[in-house]
Amino acid sequence: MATLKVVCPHDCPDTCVMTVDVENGRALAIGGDKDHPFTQGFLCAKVNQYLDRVYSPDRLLHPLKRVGRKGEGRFERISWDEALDTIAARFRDVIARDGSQAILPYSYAGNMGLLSYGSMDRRFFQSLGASLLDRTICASAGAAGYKATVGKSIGFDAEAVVHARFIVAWGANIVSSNVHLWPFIEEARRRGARFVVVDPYRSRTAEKADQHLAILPGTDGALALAMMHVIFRDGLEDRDYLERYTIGADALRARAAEWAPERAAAITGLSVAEIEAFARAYATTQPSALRINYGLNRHSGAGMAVRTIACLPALTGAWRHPGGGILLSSSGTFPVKAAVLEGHDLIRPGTRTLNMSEIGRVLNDATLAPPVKAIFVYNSNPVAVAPDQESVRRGFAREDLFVVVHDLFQTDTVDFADIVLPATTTLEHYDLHKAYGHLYLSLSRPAIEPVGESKPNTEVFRLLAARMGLDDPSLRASDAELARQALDWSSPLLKGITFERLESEGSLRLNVPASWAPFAQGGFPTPSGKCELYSETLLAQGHDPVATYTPPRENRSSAPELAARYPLAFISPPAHHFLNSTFSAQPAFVRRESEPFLTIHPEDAAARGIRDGATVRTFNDRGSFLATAQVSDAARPGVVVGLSIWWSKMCPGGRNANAVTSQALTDLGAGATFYDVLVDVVPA
Ligand SMILES: Nc1nc2c(c(=O)[nH]1)N[C@H]1C(S)=C(S)[C@@H](COP(=O)(O)OP(=O)(O)OC[C@H]3O[C@@H](n4cnc5c(=O)[nH]c(N)nc54)[C@H](O)[C@@H]3O)O[C@H]1N2
Ligand SMILES: Nc1nc2c(c(=O)[nH]1)N[C@H]1C(S)=C(S)[C@@H](COP(=O)(O)OP(=O)(O)OC[C@H]3O[C@@H](n4cnc5c(=O)[nH]c(N)nc54)[C@H](O)[C@@H]3O)O[C@H]1N2
Ligand code: SF4
Ligand SMILES: [Mo]
Repeated sequence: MATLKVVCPHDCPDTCVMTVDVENGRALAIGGDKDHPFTQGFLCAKVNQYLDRVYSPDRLLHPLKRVGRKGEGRFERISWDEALDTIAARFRDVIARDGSQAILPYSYAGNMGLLSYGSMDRRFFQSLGASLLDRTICASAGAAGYKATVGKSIGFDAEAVVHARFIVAWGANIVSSNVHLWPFIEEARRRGARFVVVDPYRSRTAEKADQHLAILPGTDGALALAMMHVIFRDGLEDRDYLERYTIGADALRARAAEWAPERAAAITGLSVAEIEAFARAYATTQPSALRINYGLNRHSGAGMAVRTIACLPALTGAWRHPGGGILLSSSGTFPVKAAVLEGHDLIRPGTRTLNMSEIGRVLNDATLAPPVKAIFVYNSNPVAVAPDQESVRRGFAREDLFVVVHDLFQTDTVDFADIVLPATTTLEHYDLHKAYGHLYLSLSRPAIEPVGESKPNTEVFRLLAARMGLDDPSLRASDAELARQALDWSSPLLKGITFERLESEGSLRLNVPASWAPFAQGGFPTPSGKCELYSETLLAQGHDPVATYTPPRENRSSAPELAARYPLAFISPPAHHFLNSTFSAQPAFVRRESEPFLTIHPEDAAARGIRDGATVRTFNDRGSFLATAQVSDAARPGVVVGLSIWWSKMCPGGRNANAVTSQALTDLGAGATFYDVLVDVVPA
């Protein structure tokens, strides 16, 4: 028996290294790597049972072609040759009639490996001249807001959080979505740190906090401005840090003066006393660490909210200390050569870009020139996860749209496919991984042969490129060649790290000091080299150059008429045992999550005659879905919560939470606004 190490590829900040015991070509057991400083010997509740996924009787094992109606999910087995020939012939046909931009790739982070996420696929579609896809469904708003203030997705060193004395999980459900950070926070708490959660919902993480601030959705920017008000008013700012390492402190001081806690209290639903005490504790207890996460990222004003919150550590000088500062994502620390890996030189000038968060609109827009006539989906399940589900379903159901889906299971999206291709798990393919919650670079090599006739993403696009007669040499690169091309080996961050060392040691920490404090002495990767409390870049893009508050699109003050009809704010954050819609059909996890729930505060339930356990319909003008009412003060008054993402076909009525979400986009980054939604709820 051999014990091999592979990397968890799922969309999660932890990027764990797992050990796999293999005998006679079959994986027998799986665990977290005990030697890995961040994985620390354990996996999450989901991936602990990964072999059930690898060897699931429900796995797609062969290519399929549709025999039923679109959406019906009836298929017949075909060979890889027939599948590839059909795709090549249909693509040629679409190009001849409507031009190459009538083809659209659609992918996200079902697999976060650098190769599987974006390498040969991009080279292939760009060589073809297909439309480009703006991948905005998760992180683009926060990334843009963070960039405006800090310059790049670089934050405090997650392992150094043990040194923090005041830790805030802000729009972050760490226990469910970043569980390997939790032991570091527990260690900090053993050493005396205070832990506060800012979240409209009493999440699993909020349950464990010293204090829970149940803020109204999408109002975090107002809270941050009031914190700044208190900090400047009471002289708690770190003047030396502001002078040396920031620009625009005076402009920010003037802006903060407009944000007395009374004003923010009326917006956020928090009390003046809560805001005052939180601001003072945050400023006076150093090192302080703000773990902000994607709960902040799904509202119309998300970009500006993250930009605003990201100013706070510069005001207090928290960046000076290991474990101090703010962390949204560590992905910008890794010296990845995306332009080379993705073959940006192959992009034809003038190629249009379509936004994945508007896929419903894109597929239904007859005025698009050319309209989308073929879509190739991989690493994603848009029929379940994309906003405004009725619109998305209508788009995918078009008879004249040729749909290819590459996945491991028969998802909601697969049901709409003309051709289905089977994909491999991380045990079966090669990849290189950065991380977005820590600083380790990891190489993953196959532990077993592909199950059935499944193939990795890179292989599928290499084969298709050959089928279509595309001859750019970069389309023939092997996985190992792609991995070598992926990184800037001359970067100081990779000093001492070679490809050969990665191959033999598996996972290596970037070349940064232990307990790294990235901006202790400034050095921000912004245009000015300083933390930009005033941003010329934002100004040039037509935004307020100084931190401000952008309200949600759908709430009582922004849309009073809509709020009169749909008075409840709806959020649908991840369920503990699901990962987006991955694992949402794995029987053990479905049992643990039981059924789709709608959590509603007792006052809101009573006003609607809703009893605990009753079936309820949540609805607005876009659509509706059914769920079982869970009457509980875990949801604050005025906010209802539907933990997600269930496959639609497993929900009563065949629709999930995205039946009511909107295709409106965020202020910065053109991201999706999943948590900026008004609804009402009635007994069904
Ligand atoms: N209502 C609501 N909607 C949301 C969210 C929410 O909080 N609420 N969250 C949003 C967020 S943050 C995100 S990131 C998106 C995520 O949305 P998606 O990126 O679509 O993520 P998943 O739903 O997990 O689907 C990933 C699919 O990729 C497949 N896959 C895994 N590995 C591979 C591989 O190697 N090759 C191929 N070809 N396929 C593979 C999986 O089996 C799975 O079906 O959803 C968004 N939608
Ligand atoms: N188990 C599990 N882990 C996951 C995922 C999963 O689906 N399941 N998904 C992965 C992916 S793709 C992502 S992007 C991340 C997502 O995980 P996180 O980054 O933690 O983001 P969410 O879970 O969407 O939201 C976190 C918390 O923010 C709260 N929230 C919602 N709106 C607001 C608001 O306006 N303000 C504040 N302060 N809080 C708000 C939600 O109630 C939730 O408890 O996790 C990754 N890890
Ligand atoms: S999903 Fe996240 S926590 Fe779970 S094994 Fe993968 S990387 Fe680790
Ligand atoms: Mo995400």
